[in-house]
Amino acid sequence: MSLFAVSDLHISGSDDPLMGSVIKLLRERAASGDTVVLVGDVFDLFVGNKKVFTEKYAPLLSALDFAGRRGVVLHYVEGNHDFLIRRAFAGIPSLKVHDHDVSVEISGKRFFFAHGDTADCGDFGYRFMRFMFRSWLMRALVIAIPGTWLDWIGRMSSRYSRDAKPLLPGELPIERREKLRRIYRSYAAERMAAGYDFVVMGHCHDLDEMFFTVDGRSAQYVNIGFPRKHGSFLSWDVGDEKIQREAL
Ligand SMILES: [Mn+2]
Repeated sequence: MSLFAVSDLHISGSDDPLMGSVIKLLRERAASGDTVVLVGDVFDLFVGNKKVFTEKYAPLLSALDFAGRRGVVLHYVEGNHDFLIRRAFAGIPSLKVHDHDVSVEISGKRFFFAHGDTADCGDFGYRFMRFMFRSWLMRALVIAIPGTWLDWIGRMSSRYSRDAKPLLPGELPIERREKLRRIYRSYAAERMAAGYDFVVMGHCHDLDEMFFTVDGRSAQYVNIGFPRKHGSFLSWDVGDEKIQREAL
């Protein structure tokens, strides 16, 4: 029984090579009884249940469906680029969508997966925006607005936002990177104190990991990083002491 995790691929369309990489992982690595966790921002934009997105990303959706039919357990933790997606994935019965985090237990080991966008609990501006984006008002808007408009808004905003060329932690001033790491690591340590052996996040695109000793047991925090630059995903097998990074 293996576990695999990917996030922050920001897949832009069916011609994006990262889409092929995830499909390959689902087809060639994930076997019956294995678990695959998508930890958010898998797509550059996927909001609501819109044809424009389900068609654009159809090859990955059908690879997920096929993996589920073969007995792979699938979890999708929403990110800040892919949310309100539960209905869009409702046709894949073995895939569960989670709006913030998911806990997985395999052979007595407890895993906690969250996208990571709420790790900074002092960022009230972002928390408010996240709340608004998932509110009933936003749900109603997403249903009312044609998908092609949403797609256009998404493409425009990623053209103008930092996200199109995200600043990587390696490029951040050192004190900002250290602050970011402190925030994510302490969030992870809190989850470990609550009993988790492994805490996995993404979002900040920081290829980070750290081992903690909590109540006499060892626990590991891993940040998936930014696959477009770091080219990796996570894997773990029953009996493994630690989560590994593998080339995507
Ligand atoms: Mn994110």
